[in-house]
Amino acid sequence: GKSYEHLLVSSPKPGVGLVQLNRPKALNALSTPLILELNSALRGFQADSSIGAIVLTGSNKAFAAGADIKEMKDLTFSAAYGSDFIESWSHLVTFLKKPLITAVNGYALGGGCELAMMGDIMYCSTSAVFGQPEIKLGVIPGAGGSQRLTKAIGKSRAMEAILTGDNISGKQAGEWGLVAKVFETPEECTEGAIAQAAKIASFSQIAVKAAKEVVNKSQDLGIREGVEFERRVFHGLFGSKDQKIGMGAFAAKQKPEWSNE
Ligand code: CO8
Repeated sequence: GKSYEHLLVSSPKPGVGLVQLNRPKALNALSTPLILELNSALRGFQADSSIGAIVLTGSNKAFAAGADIKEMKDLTFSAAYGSDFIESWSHLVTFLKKPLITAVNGYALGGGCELAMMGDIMYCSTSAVFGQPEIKLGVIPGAGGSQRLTKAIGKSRAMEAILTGDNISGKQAGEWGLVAKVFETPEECTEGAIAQAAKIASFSQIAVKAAKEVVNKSQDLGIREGVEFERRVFHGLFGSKDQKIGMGAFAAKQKPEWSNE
C-alpha cells in the first residue's frame, strides 16, 4: 500500500487494518502532517471492503504526547480561527464508519488522550499514562477532551484532571471505565486489540456498521429517542441478506458465511 512518513500501516490479520503512529523523536506528537497522514490512512481503510475493523496504536513509550507544541507555540487567534485549527481532527470520527480500537501504551497526553478517546473501544496497558495537561501550557483541551473525558469518567474526576493537569494511570483508567480493558504489557495490549478487531471483522459488516451507529447515537440522544432509533435500525436489518444468512445458519446448525449485503 501507500507509505507514510509518520505512520506504519499494515493488515496484521484478515479484515484488520493497523495504524501505528511512528514519529518516535517527538513521542508521536500530533503535528499537522501526521494528522493529515492519519486521516488519509483511515480513509483508505474505510474505503477498503476487505477491512472490517481498525486498530490505532503508538509505540511502547508513547501513544501520543499531544498536539505538537513547537508547531502551535506561535499560532495566533486569527490564524487558529481562520484556518479552523484542529477541526480536521474531528473529521476522523465522522467519516469513519468502521469500528476503531485505540490501543494505548505509554503517554497519551493532551491531543494524544483526545485521539485515544476518539476510539470506539479503548484498551490500554499498565504502562499507559493519560492526561489533559493543557492547563500547564496556558490553554485548555481543544479536540474534545473536556467533553469525552467527562462523559467517560464523570464530571468531578474529569474536572480534577483538566484543572490540575494531573495524569491518570492505566490502572486507574480501567477502574474508572475510561478503557474497556487493561493489559499487563504493551505487547499484550496491541495483540489483544488486534484479536478483538479480527473478531469484529468476522461478522457481517452491515450489522457491525449498524451496531456502531446505534451505540454512538446514545451519546447524542435521550433514552426514549435513542431506543426508538435503535428499533428503526433493528427493523431495517430484516431487509439485509446477512440477517437471513445469520439466523438461517443458526437454525440449520451451520456456520454463517456473510455476504456483507
Ligand atoms: N509537542 C512537541 N514535541 C514534543 C511533545 C509535544 N507535545 N511531547 C514531547 N515532545 C518532544 C520533546 O520536545 C523532545 O524533543 P527533543 O528531543 O527535540 O527535545 C522529545 O519529544 C522527547 O520528549 P522528552 O525529552 O520531553 O521526553 P521525556 O520522557 O523526558 O518526557 C513527556 C515525556 C512527559 C511526555 C514530555 O515530553 C511532555 O511533557 N510532553 C508534553 C506533553 C503535553 O503537554 N502535551 C499536551 C500538548 S497540548 C495539546 O495536546 C493540546 C491539544 C489541543 C487539541 C489539538 C490541537 C492540534
